[in-house]
Amino acid sequence: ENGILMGSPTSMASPVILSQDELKKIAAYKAVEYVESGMVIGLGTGSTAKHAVDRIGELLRQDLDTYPVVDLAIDGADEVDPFLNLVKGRGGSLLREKMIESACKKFIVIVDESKMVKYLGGSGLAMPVEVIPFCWKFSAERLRKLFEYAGCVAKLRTFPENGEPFVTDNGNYIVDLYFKKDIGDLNAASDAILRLPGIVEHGMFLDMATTLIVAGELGVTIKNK
Ligand code: ABF
Repeated sequence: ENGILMGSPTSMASPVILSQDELKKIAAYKAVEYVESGMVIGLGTGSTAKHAVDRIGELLRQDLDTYPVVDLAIDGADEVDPFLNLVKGRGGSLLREKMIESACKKFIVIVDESKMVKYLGGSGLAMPVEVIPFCWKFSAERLRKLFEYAGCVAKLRTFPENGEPFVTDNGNYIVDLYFKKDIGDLNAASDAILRLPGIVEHGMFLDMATTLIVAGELGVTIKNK
């Protein structure tokens, strides 16, 4: 199902260099080809998903209370491992997205190739955890301790301009975890995080994506679970 959109490496024409945003748009537009009339669609956030939202145009964002089963969700991600596990939430949204995307029959992830990693946390960038503001330092320290074996550093997400905490759409804070090593068993890590009181949700989306669309300089790759 792989389709090459741009010139192949053997082509005589000089390759077209696309910006990261153009690659995101290509992945998003490809995902919208899965949308059929009458489907209930879950729409995510972020610069990649925004292209899908724009493309879908008039479709309304429906409420899980009304439609407990979503046919299809399309969303971006911050990291994708070879098994289609994801890190999400660097843009600040993870809880609502996880609620919708765990309730859908098909979940298409759209990324540019920079998001592909060997293991989650492998980009060296943040693994977000949403925590309630009450005693957040205590929660951050417990999270750090949990992953001490992987050299974890836990930082409250703040606005650089004034140092104020970033507040999620649910009124919570985000503690960003940074790892020096692979954290290993992701399901065990997920369970351990969620067992801590004060933790609302984490940004690992495990075994949820059904299709991955990656746009790279050499074309679009589609991987199904
Ligand atoms: C949302 O947008 C978040 O879960 C994720 O952090 C982010 C990805 O954004 P982008 O597509 O802009 O890289 O899906």
